[in-house]
Amino acid sequence: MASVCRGRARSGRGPAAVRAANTLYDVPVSNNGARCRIVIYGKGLEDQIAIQTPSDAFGGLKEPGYLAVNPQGKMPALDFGGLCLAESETINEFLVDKFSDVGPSFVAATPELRAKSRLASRVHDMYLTTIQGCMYKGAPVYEGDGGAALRAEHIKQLDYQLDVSTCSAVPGGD
Ligand SMILES: N[C@@H](CCC(=O)N[C@@H](CS)C(=O)NCC(=O)O)C(=O)O
Repeated sequence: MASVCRGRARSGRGPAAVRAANTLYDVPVSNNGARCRIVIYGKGLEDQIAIQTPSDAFGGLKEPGYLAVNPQGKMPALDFGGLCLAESETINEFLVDKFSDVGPSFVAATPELRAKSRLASRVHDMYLTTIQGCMYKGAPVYEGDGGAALRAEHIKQLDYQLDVSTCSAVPGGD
């Protein structure tokens, strides 16, 4: 998802004047956001990309100002000089491309390693994030009859998918 940020000229809750030209909207506990922060910190881009919480900047994820940046109302989102990007992998691909000459490349050295890197990312998006709530969510699916058993099953799955994402569940994987 890429667009010119519709909310950029609006003030949101936070004063627009203090918003940097390039901002990653994220909170520290977000695993999706952490992927982007790793690239920002690894490349030393902190002086070029500010990191702000959606709450501080807009009053929350579902506020109109933030929805204009990311219509999904999720974190992370990047406003890069008016270009709005959502989805952590898409944001990272942009950062790695845009700042290819700054710091570590974050691109694996061979086609085989790049394939493994993409696989880890895909497994995270498709199979880990969909059940990660079993680690901290109370409701609704983990309540009532069968709730505890489902949580136990998802925790087992989570463990398995972590192995899959690092290829250690695959014979011959490393
Ligand atoms: N596929 C998205 C997932 C984004 C996502 O689900 N973010 C979570 C935080 S880790 C979020 O914003 N949750 C709040 C909500 O859905 O209301 C990505 O890779 O960025």
